[in-house]
Amino acid sequence: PPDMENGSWTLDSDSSYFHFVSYKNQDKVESHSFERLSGNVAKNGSAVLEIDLNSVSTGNNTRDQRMRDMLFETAMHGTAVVSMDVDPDAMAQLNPGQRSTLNVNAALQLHGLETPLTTQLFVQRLTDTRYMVQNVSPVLVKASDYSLEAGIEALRQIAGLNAISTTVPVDFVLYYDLQ
Ligand code: OTP
Repeated sequence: PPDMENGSWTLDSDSSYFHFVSYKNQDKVESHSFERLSGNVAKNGSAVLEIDLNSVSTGNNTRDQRMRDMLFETAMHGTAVVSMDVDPDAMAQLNPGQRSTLNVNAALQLHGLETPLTTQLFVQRLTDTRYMVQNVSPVLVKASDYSLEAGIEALRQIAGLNAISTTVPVDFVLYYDLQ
């Protein structure tokens, strides 16, 4: 079967999913998404995922716009970028149908700040040319790591809420096609 030596992988953004969860007051839990993703994995295994923060989708246009303006400040910081290195040989060794769990060290750039991130990813080769990558357990983003606490406080105030949680679980399913 073709392996990564033949070329790079490109994210199939139409098929991929990226979700996050918010908690407000005591027990109001809501699931949201980012609709526009892009990404690729180069021949040498260098992987980048870009999340368009303007594509935040919470099912409420007012809330979406407030999150762009008051939280992410997308005019200045429009994209969250995740980068990491993948072992190209390990990926190439998977046969269609086989899967593997990877311990990864990634870097997340968000709101002008970059921090390291350690997590586990589940990778499955679906066909000769298609892979699926998902989180094993929810990845927790702490607002304070990215200077996002003031923005969450501003959202809390303008919506008249008692509380909004500042730790945010995210989960995702990413599909990649070998070029
Ligand atoms: O009045 P009312 O009650 O109605 O009020 P409202 O509800 O209207 O208003 C109040 C507003 C609320 C309640 C919403 C508040 C929202 C929040 C608090 C959420 C804020 C969100 C935050 C802080 C973070 C959002 C997440 C991101 C920007 C993305 C982070 C990305 C991560 C963690 C990605 C991790 C991915 C990794 C490690 C892997 C990536 C994969 C690769 C690079 C590819 C690998 C490839 C191979 C082949 C292995």
